[in-house]
Amino acid sequence: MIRLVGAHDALGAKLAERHGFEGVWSSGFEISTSHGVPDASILTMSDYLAAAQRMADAVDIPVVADCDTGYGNSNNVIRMVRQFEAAGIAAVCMEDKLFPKVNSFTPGRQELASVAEFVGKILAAKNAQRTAEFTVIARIEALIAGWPVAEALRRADAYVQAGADAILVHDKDPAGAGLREFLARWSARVPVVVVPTAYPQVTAAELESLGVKMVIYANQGLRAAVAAMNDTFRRIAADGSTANVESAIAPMRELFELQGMPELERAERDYLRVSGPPVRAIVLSAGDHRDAPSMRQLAVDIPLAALDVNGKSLLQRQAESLAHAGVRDITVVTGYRHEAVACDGVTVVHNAEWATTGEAASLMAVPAAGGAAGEARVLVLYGDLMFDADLVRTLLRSDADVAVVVDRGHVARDNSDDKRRDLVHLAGAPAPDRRFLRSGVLPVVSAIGKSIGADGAHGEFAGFALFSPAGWRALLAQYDRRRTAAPDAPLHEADSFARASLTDLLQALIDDGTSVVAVEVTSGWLEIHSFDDYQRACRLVAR
Ligand code: SPV
Ligand code: MG
Repeated sequence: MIRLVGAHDALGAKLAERHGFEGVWSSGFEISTSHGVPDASILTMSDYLAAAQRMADAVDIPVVADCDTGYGNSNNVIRMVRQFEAAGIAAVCMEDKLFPKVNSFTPGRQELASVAEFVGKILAAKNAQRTAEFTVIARIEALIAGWPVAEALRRADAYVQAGADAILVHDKDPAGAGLREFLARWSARVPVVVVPTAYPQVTAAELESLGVKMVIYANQGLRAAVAAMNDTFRRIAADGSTANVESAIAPMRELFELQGMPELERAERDYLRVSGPPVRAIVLSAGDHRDAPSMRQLAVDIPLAALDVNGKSLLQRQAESLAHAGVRDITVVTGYRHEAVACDGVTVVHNAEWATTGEAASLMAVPAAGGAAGEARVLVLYGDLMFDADLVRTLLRSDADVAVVVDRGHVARDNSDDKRRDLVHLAGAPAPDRRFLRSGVLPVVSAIGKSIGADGAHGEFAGFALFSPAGWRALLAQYDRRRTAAPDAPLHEADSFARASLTDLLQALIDDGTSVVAVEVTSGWLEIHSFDDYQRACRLVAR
């Protein structure tokens, strides 16, 4: 005997599959209820078909569609079978009542079709199907309509003779007495299907021993959902908060799984390509973090790139996020304890002068990055970041020559971390705490660096800068010109040219008239500057 549960949408079908049921019953009662209308032929064939198809699309187990009376006469049945079969439905079930029908548990209104009429519908259905596997189940409503078992037996014989592949004997008796008598007296030439809504005490084992081949638990899922939603809504309305329902409701994570987010992410990794020129990422990871007091214990033997964040190195996590955003050409510039850095698919370049030079020099240590301009865009990012692929995708959508990611959400935080923050001032932006509309134009950065006071800043530099091929050439030209003209002069916040940081170089570009625009975000990244940051990062990826 196989077991089915009723559903009305893809979600219910997926839960049925998850719990090991062999099939899904596309329930007319559930579908009607979910539309807020009676189960009385109010919805049309198209409504039921759409619901059944959504279920069939969502699962790998068969869907058996409750097709009421066939939605009309034998002409309607022909089209119905063609449509349901083409939609990937494994079987249809038709009941021998008059159209329009009412649900079998509506008392006193159960009118049966004549045997002749229903036999005609079965013949029409069997002749209309195109594949041998498609199954037609004939549902006998004689016991529901108050007829004796003899009438159910007479109909069963006629329907089997007409070609029904299985018969469903529906019974409203609280003990299933009529069904039991039917099973005892019938010759069992085709499988018998039952729906024990009215006689819930019966067990699967008992039904199996009586010779039943398929049991359908037709509507318990929807009834459970209604009871649970009633409880939850009642509670929220009474409490004025959702705090007390949280432990009883499914976590968001489970819903993401049911949606198929893991499959979507896998598919993105395999297929999603970011349009436009190729992107080359350069991760700046040469510095050491021994000067940050809270990080000293963690980062004394290894550079941050090699730091383990819940089982994966920081660099590996960066490479995965970049790959999710379609960036696979990744170079990391190492310095301190460079031998500890290794990551599949990431090119490692060593800045041997790391102890006496800054980020600008690390950038120039990358072969080809310093020489031939190439046609790739260059994405420069700090090595102490954890970030979502979405943030990178957002940045890659910019077609500016130079774009930096600016977090507008964190300006208000104090500036007293182990390491001070790189803040950003935007040209023409209103006061930082004011809302405003951008009209689609990216704001221009007028100042970037640690020396901008938090009070005047519009946002925090998140550590990502994207250069178009032309933007990258401008950066290289800027570097070369300054190095040639005044190799010993300080650059912006750096006391010497050699120690210039990425933001020093960006400020030099801005000062020389190159437009640097801000791609604004409010979340999606985290820097690891302190032990607190590290703990937060581990907690976030553990979830
Ligand atoms: C349905 O689920 O729509 C059925 C079964 O037809 S029952 O409601 O029990 O009649
Ligand atoms: Mg029904």
